[in-house]
Amino acid sequence: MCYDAARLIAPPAGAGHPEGESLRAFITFEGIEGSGKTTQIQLLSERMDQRGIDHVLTREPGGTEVGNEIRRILLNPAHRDLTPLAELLLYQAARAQHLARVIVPALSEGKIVLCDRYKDATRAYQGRGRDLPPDLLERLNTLDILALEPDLTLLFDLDPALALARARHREKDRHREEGRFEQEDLAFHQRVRDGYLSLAGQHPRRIRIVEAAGRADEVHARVLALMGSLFPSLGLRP
Ligand code: ATM
Repeated sequence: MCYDAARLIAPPAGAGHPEGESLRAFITFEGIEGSGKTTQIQLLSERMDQRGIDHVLTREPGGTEVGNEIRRILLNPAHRDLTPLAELLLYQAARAQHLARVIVPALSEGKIVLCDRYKDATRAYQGRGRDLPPDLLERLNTLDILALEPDLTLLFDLDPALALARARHREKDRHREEGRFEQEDLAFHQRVRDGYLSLAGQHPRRIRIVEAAGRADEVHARVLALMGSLFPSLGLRP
């Protein structure tokens, strides 16, 4: 279960990528609520479909039947009394199922996996947001299949006040039930953002910051430019 991120992120000069051929890579999208990462992962997936690039689009919490059941518990605003440790273990349970049933099988078949949130969300939300000790999180992160780290992470960075306004507007528009995290105050989301930015500082090669302000098509162009420079053989260009 060891994926060679260096090879994937910097393919040998001149490496070709015939249309339709696969390139194994585990790519995660992260950011605070309202940063636009879900729109961006969908736009990238559509562009990959157009180019015939074999990939799987998935998300956390979720991605499996069991994961979606756990997601309902985690996002239900009625569960105000969920403890930070119980919350952490539910995210990890959903992840263990997701890794075993979706992510690792797809990577083993040589596919690209695009995942909307993954372990950095746990570090930022449960670690910084809920203030759980980092060594507890990292101990869980060494358990068997949970040890898998992404090859590349795109971090969509946006001012939390702006991002929250976007997220709340979206919830109202879609009459969605979800919202346990949207009820948190601005200080919580600021801590989560700080958590993400300090992770990016610790892993500058794996985590690339994408400026998330602006229209969706402008941010999409930034994503394509970055993907084009990291994976030239995929032929993705703005
Ligand atoms: P989405 O917003 O990407 O659907 O994720 C649902 C929530 O789950 C999100 N809430 N907000 N804001 C962040 C939260 N989350 C964690 O707290 N820890 C995790 O490990 C993951 C994957 C998500």
